[in-house]
Amino acid sequence: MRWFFFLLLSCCAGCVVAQQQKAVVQLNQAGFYPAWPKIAIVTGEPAGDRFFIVQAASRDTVFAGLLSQARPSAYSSVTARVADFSRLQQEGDYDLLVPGAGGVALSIRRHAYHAVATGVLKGFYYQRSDMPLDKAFAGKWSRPAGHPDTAVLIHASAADTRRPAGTVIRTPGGWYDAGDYNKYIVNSGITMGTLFSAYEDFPTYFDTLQTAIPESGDALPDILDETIYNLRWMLTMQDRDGGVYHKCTNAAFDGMVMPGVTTLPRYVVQKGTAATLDFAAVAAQAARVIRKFEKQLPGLADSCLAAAQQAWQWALLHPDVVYDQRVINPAYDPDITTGEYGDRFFHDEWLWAAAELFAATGKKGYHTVLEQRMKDRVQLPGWSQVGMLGYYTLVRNEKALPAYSTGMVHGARDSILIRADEYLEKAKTNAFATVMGQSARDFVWGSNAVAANQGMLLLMAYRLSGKRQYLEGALSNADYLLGRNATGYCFVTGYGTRSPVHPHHRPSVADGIAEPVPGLLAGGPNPGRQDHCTYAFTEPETAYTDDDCSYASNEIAINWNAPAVYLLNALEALAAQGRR
Ligand code: G3I
Ligand code: 9MR
Repeated sequence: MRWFFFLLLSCCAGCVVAQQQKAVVQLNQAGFYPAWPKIAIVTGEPAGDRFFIVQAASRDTVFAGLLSQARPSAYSSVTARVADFSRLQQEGDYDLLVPGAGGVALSIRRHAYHAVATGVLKGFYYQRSDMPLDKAFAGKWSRPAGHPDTAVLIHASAADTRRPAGTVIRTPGGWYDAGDYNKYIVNSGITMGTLFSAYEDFPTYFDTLQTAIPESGDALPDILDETIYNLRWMLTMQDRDGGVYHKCTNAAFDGMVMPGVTTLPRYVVQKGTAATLDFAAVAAQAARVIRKFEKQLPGLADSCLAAAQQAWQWALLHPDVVYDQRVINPAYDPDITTGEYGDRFFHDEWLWAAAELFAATGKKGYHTVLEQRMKDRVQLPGWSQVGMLGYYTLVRNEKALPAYSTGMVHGARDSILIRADEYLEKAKTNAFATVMGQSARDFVWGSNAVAANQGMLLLMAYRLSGKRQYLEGALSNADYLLGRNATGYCFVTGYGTRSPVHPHHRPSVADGIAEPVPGLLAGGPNPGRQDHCTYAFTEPETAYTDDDCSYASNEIAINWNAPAVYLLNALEALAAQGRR
C-alpha cells in the first residue's frame, strides 16, 4: 500500500510542477474598456517573447507585442510575464495568442462590466430568505420561500425577565449570510454599509440600474430596494431596550439542502456590543440615504434614526459585550455552533457608528467619540474591521458636516490617500501587476473581499484626488477578481469563461441545476484551508479549489459580494462617464 501512496504523491507533485510550467494566459474574462489599461499575464514558459491579437471573426492580426521579462511571484512558484495591449482600443472580440501558450478569447467593450456588475448586485436577490424566488426574476433558479422566521425563539443566552428563554418573536426577511442559512447582524452591518456607500457615491448611475427583481420599476432604485429588504429584517433584531441580537440562527448548520426544507427551531441569541454598534451605524446611514425618498418610504428614515440612537445608548451602557460561543455554550442550551463573527475589539465599531450618527445628526456628542477613535490606525474593511466605513462617510459628507469637524475629515482623507499610495507602491513589484497581494496576509478566508475592498478604497482615493493611478489600481483588482490571477478563475459564478461551478452554497448544491446560482463571489485563495478539503495547490495565491466541500476557499458571502458590487459598478459608471 505504501508504495502506491508514494507513487501517487510523486505523480501528483509532478503534475503540479508540470501544470505550473505549462504556459497559460490569464486575463479578465469579463472584458476590457476601450480607453483603459489592458493586461494579460502569461504564466509558465511560453515558446518566445511575443504575443499577437487577432480579430475573432476575420483572424486578422490587429496587435503584436512583446512579453515582459519573467517575474517570480512572491506568493507561489508561478512565474509571470505581462502582455500589455492597452493601445488596442477598438471595440470587438479578439483572441490573444502566445506561442507555446495557445490562445484565449477577449473582448473590448464600452460597457465591459455591465453584465457582471449587475449580476453581483442581483446575487443578493438570490439570498433572500423569506420569499419565493419567482421564475420571472430567478429563471431556472426559482424556488419556494426559505425560512419564514415568523416564530423565532429567544435563546437562553438572550433571555431577560421581559423576554424569558423560549419567548417567540418575529424576525422575518433579510438575506442568508452565505452558503449557510443563518442571518448575522455583524456581517449584515458591513454589507449594508458597503452597498449604501455604492449608492451614495454613484447615485445617478444606480438610479437607472435595473436588476430584474420584483421591485424593479417602482419609485426606488433597485440597489435600494434590495438593501431595504435586509434593512427591514435588521430592524426586527433590535430589542425594546435598544440592544441588538447577534444573529438569527439554527442551533447547528443545516445540511446541504434547499432553504426551508428543514424546520428546526430558529433562535435569536445574546445581544452584543459589535452587533448593536454595527446596527446603529447602518440605521443612521440608512436614515440619511433614504431621507430623500420620504414619499415612497413614509416614516422609515425617522424610524431608522430613532433605532440608531437607541442602539447607541445601549452600547454606551454595555460597551464590552463580546459574543463568544465558548462562553455561552457551557452555560446555556442548546449549544449554538453556527458562524460566530465573534469580534472582541470594538474601537472600529465605535468609530463607524459615531461617524454615521454624526453625519446624520451633526450632534457634538458623536463628534467627541469620533475624535477619540480617530487616533486608532484604521484597517481595510472586513466584517470585524469597520472603521474605514466611517472614514468614507466623513469624506463624502464633508460639506454637510459642521465646520468644526473639518480637521477630522481631512485626517480621514489623508489616511485613505496614504493607504492608497502604499497599495500602488507595493503593486509595482507584484507578478500579476495587481494591488491584490500586498503581502501573504491578503490571502485569508474571503481573500477576494480583500481584493474588492482594496479596489473600493482606491476608488475613494480617486474620487478625492482625481489621480488616474488610483483608478488603474482599482481596475487591476477588478482584473484580478475576473481572471487575472494565479488560479485562472473568474471568481463570480456564472460569468467569464472559467468560473466556480461548485461553490459551498447550499441552494447551488441542492437545487439539481448544473449551473450554480449566478452573481456570487467565491471566497478565493486561502492557504489556511480550514475546511481540510483536498486542494491541488496550497500556496497563498493558488490555494483555491472549486469544490463544494471547501467553505474556506469556495463559499460565497454577502460581505464579499458587497465590495464587488461597489468596485465593478463604480468602474462601469466611471467608464461610462468617459473617465480616462
Ligand atoms: O484574527 C486573526 C488574526 O489575528 C490572524 O493573524 C489571522 C491569521 O489567519 O487569523 C485571524 O482570524 C481569522 C478570522 O477569520 C478573522 O479574520 C481566522 O483565522 C479565520 O478562520 C476566520 O475566518 C472566518 C470564518 O467565518 C471562520 O470563523 C471568516 O473571516 C468569515 O468570513 C467566515 O464567515 C462564515 C460565517 O462564520 C458563517 N457563514 C459563512 C461565512 C463565510 O464563510
Ligand atoms: O456550511 C458551513 C459554512 O457556512 C461555514 O462557513 C463553515 C465554517 O463555520 O461551516 C460550514 O458547515 C460545516 C461545518 O462547519 C462542519 N460540518 C460540515 C458543514 C458543512 O460542510
